[in-house]
Amino acid sequence: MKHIHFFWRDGMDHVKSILLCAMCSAVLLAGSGYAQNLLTNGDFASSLTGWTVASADPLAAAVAIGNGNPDPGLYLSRGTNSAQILPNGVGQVIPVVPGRKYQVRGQWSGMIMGRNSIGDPNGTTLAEVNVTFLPTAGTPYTGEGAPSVAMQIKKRWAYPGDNPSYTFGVDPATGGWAWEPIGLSSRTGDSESIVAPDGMNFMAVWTNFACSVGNTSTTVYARIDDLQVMSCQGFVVQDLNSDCKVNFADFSVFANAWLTCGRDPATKCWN
Ligand SMILES: [Ca+2]
Ligand SMILES: [Ca+2]
Repeated sequence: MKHIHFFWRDGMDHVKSILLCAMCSAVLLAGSGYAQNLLTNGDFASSLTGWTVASADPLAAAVAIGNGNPDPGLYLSRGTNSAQILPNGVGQVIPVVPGRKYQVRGQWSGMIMGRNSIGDPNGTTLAEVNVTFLPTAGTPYTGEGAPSVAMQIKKRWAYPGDNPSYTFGVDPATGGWAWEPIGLSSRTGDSESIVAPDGMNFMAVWTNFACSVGNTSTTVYARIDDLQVMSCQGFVVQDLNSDCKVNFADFSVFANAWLTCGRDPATKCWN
């Protein structure tokens, strides 16, 4: 049970807190959480229900339920060398309205530093979350005839000496990254503002995990969870948790930061 505390000053630097009331906590809980998620089972609580598994690579690519944030979550991995064959992951197609704006969010973590006999580390491993708009629900979103990717979020392992921007926050020493919002790695397009084009009535959200240049002695993987597509036509600054509505959940964010002060020196905070 999350409690909300109000803080106020008592003298120059003394802060006290009180528990406001159990009823307010109940209201806050009721007002928290995600905006309507247009995806089915984006938190993978129902295993892979709603998702189409596409693990097309014949060489040990795998899609499974693994550790999530919280469990369970989508687990994509591969353990042996192969050429990239799209896709390796899961996808879901949802109806959209041309001209409307959409946001794609989620969390991921992983380890994408491959190893093989050529060198250690080696390999070019990448993890992606892609959005492709489709004219019909049956239009393929990968392969020949597929429309181009409209928005791509990507993590890629880079050889030492490669452009460091390729790695997008991947630790060069370990190949890993801890749970973080997928939008931090937006590569093509803006994951917070994706507009469905004219004639495109469906959106495919699909993941891909590939390794193109050798990976024979370790398992590389990406964990993906909390995938969400929402359609917000405009955010206001008071929407502190960015769920496209202003309510007690935003008030909670504000109250939890009450009397936070970062002034330097700290003696300037309350004078
Ligand atoms: Ca989950
Ligand atoms: Ca809000």
